[in-house]
Amino acid sequence: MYWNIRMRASEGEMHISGAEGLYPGDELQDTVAAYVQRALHHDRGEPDRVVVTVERLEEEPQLIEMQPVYTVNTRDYSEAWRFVEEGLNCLDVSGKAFNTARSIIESPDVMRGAAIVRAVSGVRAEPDRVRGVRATRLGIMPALLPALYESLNRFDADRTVVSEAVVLASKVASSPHIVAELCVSDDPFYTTGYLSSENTGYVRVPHIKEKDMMNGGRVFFVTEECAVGDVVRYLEETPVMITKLSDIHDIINPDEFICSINR
Ligand code: WAQ
Ligand code: MG
Repeated sequence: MYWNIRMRASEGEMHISGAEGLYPGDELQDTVAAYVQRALHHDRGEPDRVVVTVERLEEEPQLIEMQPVYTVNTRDYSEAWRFVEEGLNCLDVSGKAFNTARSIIESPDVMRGAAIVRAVSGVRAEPDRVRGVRATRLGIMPALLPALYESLNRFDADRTVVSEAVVLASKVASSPHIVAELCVSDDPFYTTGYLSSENTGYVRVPHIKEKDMMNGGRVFFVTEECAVGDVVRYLEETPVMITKLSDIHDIINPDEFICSINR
């Protein structure tokens, strides 16, 4: 049986970092030590509180495939946001919902979890607007990691950051009622974000953030009519494990990518 380890670090009211995964029992000690180490050395600052939760899963995880990974070569901040707006539009996320998402992500008040935004009306729907909703109880089979790290080597990026983000995005994309996800790191030096959906896979978007900014965030776009409680329950409670890798594609032109999204 697997265990879920979750870490969050904060300083006063400010969120500094968080991470999580599913691990077999014999990896708990080393993993907790590694999470504490990470919490204490983060570019957002030094925490005065680190909470680590170690919890045995009560059910077998659902097994899913990893999202395929793409990277578009957006050259600057405005091109990155134009790509995201057009890409979301192809996924039937309205301009209104895009604007709501962008203002959440660019707000200086960083949330610990994600916002939920209705894809058409742009209305915010998560139950707790300060905390947001956390995608949790997710992981990848440890045996897949060496191959994943190896294939991520070709990018000029932190393999841990990218692989953790792909794992999270894969659970989110597998969630009923979620049509797309937009993510921008809250790390002041990490300027690549992603747009992800079941339709498109995980699309890395360079320059979506200007260097030295402390903002960041995640938005899960949901259908207009779904019950948000169902979405939150799946994201927070249903354990999901990636048991199969997908392709890591070469860098492509954003316009080409937009055209290939079938509506
Ligand atoms: N569930 C929901 N929202 C979360 C979670 C979670 N488990 N963890 C973080 N967030 C939200 C929270 O608002 C953070 O401020 C925001 O997302 C960003 O989190 O391929 O590192 O952990 O090169 O800073 C993207 C990698 C990295 C792109 C994203 O996010 C690439 C990243 P961070
Ligand atoms: Mg971060």
